[in-house]
Amino acid sequence: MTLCFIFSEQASTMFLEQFNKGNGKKCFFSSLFITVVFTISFYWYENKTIRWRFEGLLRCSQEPSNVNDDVSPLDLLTDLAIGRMLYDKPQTFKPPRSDILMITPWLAPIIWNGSYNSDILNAQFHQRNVRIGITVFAIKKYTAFVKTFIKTAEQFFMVGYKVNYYVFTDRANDISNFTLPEGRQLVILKVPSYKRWQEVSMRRMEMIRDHAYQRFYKEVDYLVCVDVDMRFSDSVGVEILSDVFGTLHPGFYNAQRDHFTYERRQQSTAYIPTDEGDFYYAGGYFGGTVEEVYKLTNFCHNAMMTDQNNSLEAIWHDESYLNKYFLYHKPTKILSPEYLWDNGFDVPQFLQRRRFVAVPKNHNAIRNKRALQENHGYQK
Ligand code: 5GW
Ligand code: MN
Repeated sequence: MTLCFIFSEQASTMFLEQFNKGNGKKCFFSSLFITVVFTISFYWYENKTIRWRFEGLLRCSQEPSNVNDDVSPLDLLTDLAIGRMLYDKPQTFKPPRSDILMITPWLAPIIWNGSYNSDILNAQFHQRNVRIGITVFAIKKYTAFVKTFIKTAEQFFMVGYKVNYYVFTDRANDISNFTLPEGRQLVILKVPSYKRWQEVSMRRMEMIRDHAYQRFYKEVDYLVCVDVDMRFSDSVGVEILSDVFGTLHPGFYNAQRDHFTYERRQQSTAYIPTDEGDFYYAGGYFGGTVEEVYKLTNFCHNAMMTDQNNSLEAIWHDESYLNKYFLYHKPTKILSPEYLWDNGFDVPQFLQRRRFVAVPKNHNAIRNKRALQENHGYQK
């Protein structure tokens, strides 16, 4: 292209010389020549660029190839700028919160109220046009929780984004119809119900894994996997999204390592020794990209199956396997207990918001029989 310009510059000098000499015919032909050469070079250059882009695209969807190494996928980059925004400058020596831990030793942010700016995050995530899937299980009597769950989610969960509610159930007829705004939809997924409640809870890993493999990857970018016996009571937005995230359990955010209710039997695949562990993550709230959630659920399900073959079941079921996964595959973001709270606990000072809280349940009526000794070691 530069050559082309140099060439036309020389030509125009020539043109001016001829013009000054009063040589009209020569002048006409040389200007015609300049125009033709310029046009041809311009289109040649443009087409070459387009062809490069096209090859780049093809290459992404095909096997890696060694030919044409002068073509880079970076040729496909597009600019995603968020534009002018007005907000207070972040202050190097004045963190927005000093009463809580905002970052892990592996530099994953812990999400608390006041630690982020929703306007900036929304500007970024809207540009990416993200689609979010939220999975819940409503097996047997737990179908009773779906209505409140979805109604409150419509008020507070990812407002303004594309959201798919994936409701796994054995009683599709018990799920009422919802009129949802454009871009948000309810997807009922029929699944078997297991007899033991422990298995109902644990098999969630397998079912999320299988559906991630079969369909979620086509429909959404991120998955948020939560308990259904919950209600949203304050905003939950894109600040939670990251490659793979877990949530601090509301009963253990301040507990000592050796007080975490990890699986402590060495024979179990979920075993964690007392001198290891970062946090105690809740089984009822994790997520990430479809790919990362696939890896997580696949790990947990396989670990459970290994234990089952050895007649073992980890102390807190899926939660124990999740904690084992997160010990050696560190989450890239952690949600504070604002995102998973139980009003059975006193509300501590640092808890500025309660965004997603457990719906009190009559344990005997809703669960049939859950043995009394099986509590999480804290009072509900
Ligand atoms: C039933 C009896 C005892 C424990 C769990 C169940 C149960 C759980 C069930 O019958 N049906 C069902 O769909 N679940 C799913 O597992 C729900 O999505 C529920 O939110 C999740 C975890 O069970 P939770 O909420 O009873 O467990 P906690 O520890 O939050 O009380
Ligand atoms: Mn629950």
